[in-house]
Amino acid sequence: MEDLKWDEDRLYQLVQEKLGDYLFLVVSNREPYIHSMSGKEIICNRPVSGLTEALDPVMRASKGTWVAYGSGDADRTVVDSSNRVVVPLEKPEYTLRRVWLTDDEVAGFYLGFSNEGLWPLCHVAFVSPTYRETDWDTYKRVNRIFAEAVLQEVAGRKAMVLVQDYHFALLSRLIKEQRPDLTVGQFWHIPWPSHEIFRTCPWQEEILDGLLGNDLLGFHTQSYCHNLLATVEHTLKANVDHNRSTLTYRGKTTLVQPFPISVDFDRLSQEAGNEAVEREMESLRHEFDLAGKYVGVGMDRMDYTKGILERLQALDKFFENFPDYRGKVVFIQAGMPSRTQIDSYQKSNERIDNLASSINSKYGNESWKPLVMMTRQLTLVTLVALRRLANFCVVSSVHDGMNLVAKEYVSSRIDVDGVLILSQFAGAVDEMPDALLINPYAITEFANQIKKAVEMPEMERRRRMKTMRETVSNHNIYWWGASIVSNLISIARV
Ligand code: GDG
Repeated sequence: MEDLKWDEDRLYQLVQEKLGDYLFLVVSNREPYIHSMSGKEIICNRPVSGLTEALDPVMRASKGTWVAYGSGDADRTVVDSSNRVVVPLEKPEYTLRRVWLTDDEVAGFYLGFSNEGLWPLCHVAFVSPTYRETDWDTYKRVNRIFAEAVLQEVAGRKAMVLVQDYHFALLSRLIKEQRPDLTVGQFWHIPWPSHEIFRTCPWQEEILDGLLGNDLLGFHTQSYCHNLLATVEHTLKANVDHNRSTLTYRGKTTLVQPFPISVDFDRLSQEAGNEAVEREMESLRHEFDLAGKYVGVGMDRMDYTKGILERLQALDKFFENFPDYRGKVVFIQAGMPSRTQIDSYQKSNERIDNLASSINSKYGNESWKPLVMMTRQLTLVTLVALRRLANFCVVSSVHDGMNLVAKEYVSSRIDVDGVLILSQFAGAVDEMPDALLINPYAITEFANQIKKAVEMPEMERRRRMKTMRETVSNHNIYWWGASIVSNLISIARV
């Protein structure tokens, strides 16, 4: 897998050559294309996500089927009587099979058990999981609804199914019960915690039983794989082979492997050089009075796991301990609002807003605002311009499966400059030891690292950035997709 660099074409070829007559099927909660009404027109949007980028060539080459929840307000209008639509409409490549959920189902399955139960359970962020029995019942029901849709799509064919994420812990088992001959893999995009934490979940055995319905189970890092093996060892009567990283349970074996997700390095590098980005940089410099200042950025989905509060505490400490930098450093925090219906998110956002105001009133003056909060959905051009403007980028997750912001920052730095400050609790740290590492809870040390980033000599910045860019360029999103698909193909062919 390491010899030649992976790109979209090579991944496409791999699938064309090796898939044979297997149907390739992906299942995720979020759909790769969303149809919605814009006035009287139907428009089709593709959500910006690494996952759709990686799986798109696989889907195109395999002419497969993607099963997902139809969330757009025009989604029903464009499907046929079997709830299918060929996408993209203008150049049909593969089938999108939409699954419909009621508002109650979305509340219990998505917001409830997935995001108030499993999300805090798997992230050690000290937010207690909420285990509502009604949410769990809905989660089980929705997993069954998706299993039915998958089985209908497969019909009498041979197939490989790739399930995405923690929304579907029970799905693979449900599929295998009906069709043990299918090859089923799942990628879990968030961390897997230690056994001591996981056992707080009242339904731990059912969840593990569901996951062991998979032939292949992928996580971002080796340590999440170890945690899963240990959790199973403590919970189920399964045969655990740590050397081979396999689990044998109820007569079948699951291979557990790390597949560190990534970004489309070449595309991001190319976009970073666009004229529109240069213009946007100029306009941001002007708007926030950045000329001659050191600029730091943070860019996250507004989630308590991302350590935004801790980041602002460190910034507060930085201006307190190093007053010479007052007036010279501006930090821009971009944040896409997320899961705002959930109480823990509202509370976290409120604390962040309060601290942001307090930093600006404590240190700011008429000619200098230390902290700029851009907490709204930003365009791609603005995001790229922010990455390019930033002398340093801060990723301070208190826990994070991987964290793509770190890899995006590095990919956009076509000038091979800039400093990445990275939490040791983000999965990305395994591949990026050349970042300045922090413990987001150690506020004084974190503030010292901000100072180190600002003062780092150019040669050192370039040396570190060059190594990180090489890593992300080789371990790009197509390499991730190819690794998973190759594994699934070898399992299916045994
Ligand atoms: C999960 C895991 C894992 C940020 N602000 C804006 C915006 N963003 C984009 C970033 C990045 C994405 O959102 C966030 O990706 P992350 O990887 O940081 O995190 P999660 O959403 O939590 O994703 C994570 C990932 O799955 C993949 O497996 O890495 O660990 O938690 O792409 O650039 N995008 C837009 N406006 C913004 O303001 N459009």
